[in-house]
Amino acid sequence: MAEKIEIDPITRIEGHLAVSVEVEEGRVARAFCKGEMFRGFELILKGRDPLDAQQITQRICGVCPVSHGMASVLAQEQAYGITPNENGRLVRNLILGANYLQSHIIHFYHLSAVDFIDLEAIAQYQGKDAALNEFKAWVGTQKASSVVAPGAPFLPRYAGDYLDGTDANITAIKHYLEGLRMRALAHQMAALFAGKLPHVASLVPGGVTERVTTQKIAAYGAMLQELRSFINRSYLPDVMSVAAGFPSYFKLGKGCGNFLAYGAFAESADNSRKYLPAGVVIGGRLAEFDPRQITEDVKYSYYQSASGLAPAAGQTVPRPGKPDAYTWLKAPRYKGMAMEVGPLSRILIAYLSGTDPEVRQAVDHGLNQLNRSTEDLDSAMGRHAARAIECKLVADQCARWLDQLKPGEPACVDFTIPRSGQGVGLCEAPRGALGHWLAIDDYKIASYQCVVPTTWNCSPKDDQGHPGPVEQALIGTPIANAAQPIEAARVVRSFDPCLACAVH
Ligand code: NFE
Ligand code: MG
Repeated sequence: MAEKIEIDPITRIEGHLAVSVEVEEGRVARAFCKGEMFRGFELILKGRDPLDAQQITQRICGVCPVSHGMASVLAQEQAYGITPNENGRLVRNLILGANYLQSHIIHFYHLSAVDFIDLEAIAQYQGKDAALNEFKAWVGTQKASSVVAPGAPFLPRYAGDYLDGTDANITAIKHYLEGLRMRALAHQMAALFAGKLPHVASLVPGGVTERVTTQKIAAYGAMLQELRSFINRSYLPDVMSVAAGFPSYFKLGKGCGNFLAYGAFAESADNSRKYLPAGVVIGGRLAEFDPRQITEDVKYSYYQSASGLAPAAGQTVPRPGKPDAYTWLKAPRYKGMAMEVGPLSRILIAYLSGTDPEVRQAVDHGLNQLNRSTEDLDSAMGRHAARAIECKLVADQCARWLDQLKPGEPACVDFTIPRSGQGVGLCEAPRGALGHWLAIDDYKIASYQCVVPTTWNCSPKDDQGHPGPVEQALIGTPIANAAQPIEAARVVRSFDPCLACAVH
């Protein structure tokens, strides 16, 4: 008999995700990812000035607003027939790059590492580090004032096999605390060119409205140096220790086996060359990405619109309570197949494309240290490793883009909005492939459709009944104790889901 486990909500992710799994003989036999709210951004955008889109779509999410703004200006640029100038392109890379750094750092330390490190080890700390002592005192007060038993204040949190050794845990806690500051630093660094963060003020079709000055370049450079040092000295080694401490997670959480990236970080004005290349991997083979192959199914989603539509013809007609439906996410498919998106997909595609020797070197180096092969990357722990490697690579590239800026020269070009037109903005958010499809009629937005990274990863079954990537990753996962399904939570968190984005 199948035993049903409801994890609702999955904590320490962005937004509200519920996961139901049915366990047979100790393993997940069926899994259902459920996005339980409707937001309606695609409907809000209809009838508005196209220029509102890069501001409104950024409100889809406070973690990856930069990517929504980017996708929006890219779609508009196609519709207006313009491309950004050099400074505009580079500044956008620098803002997006900084956003990757903050997103990857928060995901590892503050959302996921808590699955592996034992924050309660702080009670054993006897040293003189001020931040650790402050944290220890805070935990003490929380425990004293808490009516909930052991585990507080880190609840809800499953009992599990946490990292061994007080010293290892204390070091990780130290970096957990430093990570909070690093995340703020990445925001401040981006804000130099973004005007503000989380929601960027400076992004416009044609570039950015912030001026490029030597002062800003120097300030960004100083903060970037501190972040690169943290990534090299703490983030990468901590991911390595967690990976070494939990080898079984290289065998758990294998996804759908298909990977998709639209590519990001423009290396040419027309965005045809990108630092992280576009591509698909199907059945282990790298192939060219063709945007015409994207459709969205809605058989199991609370929408009454037609199934299998391409995003340019997409519709959003909500139908709460629809029979058989179990989520507000649509089910994006590529050539009818579920595709995993995110750092693992990007790194794998960049690695297999072989265009950048530094990517190959970074991945080979990481895998050698862990005594692993590229096949092991398709796993819960592989996703953490790929994300950390990507974080280092992007931080390194930010230094290069910063060097290429031309102080005093313009960072945007002029444009006029046509009476009618259309455009597609394809980029990469920290969590994966992000697309905005825009149509303009009578100078207003006639249609706006977003297909978002977590919509791909946490999608429900498609019309053929094939589960989405996270659902597939859960199937087969052993659950030792149905009352403490930490294995399922670790698998889901490895994808870094954002349900706020996914339902948009
Ligand atoms: Ni709300 Fe997002 C990223 C986008 S994920 S975090 O990264 O787009 O679906
Ligand atoms: Mg959508």
